[in-house]
Amino acid sequence: MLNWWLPENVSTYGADIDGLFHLVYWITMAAWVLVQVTMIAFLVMYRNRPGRRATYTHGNNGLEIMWTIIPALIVVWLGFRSVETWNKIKIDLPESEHVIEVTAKQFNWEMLYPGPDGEFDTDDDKMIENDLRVPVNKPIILNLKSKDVIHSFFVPQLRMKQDVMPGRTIRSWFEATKAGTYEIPCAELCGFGHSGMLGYLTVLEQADYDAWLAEQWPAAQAQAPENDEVDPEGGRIG
Ligand SMILES: [Cu+2]
Repeated sequence: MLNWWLPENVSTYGADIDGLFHLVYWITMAAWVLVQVTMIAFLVMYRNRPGRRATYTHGNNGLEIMWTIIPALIVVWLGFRSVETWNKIKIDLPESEHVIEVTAKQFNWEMLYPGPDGEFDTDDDKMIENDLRVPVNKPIILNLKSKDVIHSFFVPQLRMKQDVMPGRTIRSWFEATKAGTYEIPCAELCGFGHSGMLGYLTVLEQADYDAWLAEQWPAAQAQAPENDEVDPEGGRIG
């Protein structure tokens, strides 16, 4: 019912995040309705009438304790309620053959692909600025790094947001469920050019992804004749 409020979800774990958002919205809405109804009722009940004198009151300790403790318990409950989702997204990373190193710097995202050998620090590594390409329906692991200050890798449609710290490598993951191009804004105020720090995630169907790989690493394709599933018309992408 509240789905119109959030951007399209194209992530395998997006529904878990949206569920938590919606839960908070419903609780907030219930509190808002309760406060508004009470306020309007009191406005009518205690309006000025002839012969009625104002009275002074210090408040009601019992009520104040109640409306402090109940919201506090709700917040604690929400914390426990989100543990499972947090573990799924941040702790229990899936196995993946697609690992990409993403290095943030003022003010770009450097996407480092390991190349056909799947290993970093080898000759076929390739860095492409602001252009992250992945196959659809495959878990993707990102090793997030920063060269300078704190940035934040954010893809709203993936419900993925992860701060990027200088001096640390933070492993993160997602699995996109729909081909398309999505923005990767930096979500941490990181300096003068922060608002222009924007990359793009392009999620490709497997055949299109293979064609893109063949275009980026043509030598590897020539050396690997067993890889004959590559679309011969590849190259139209990008
Ligand atoms: Cu930034």
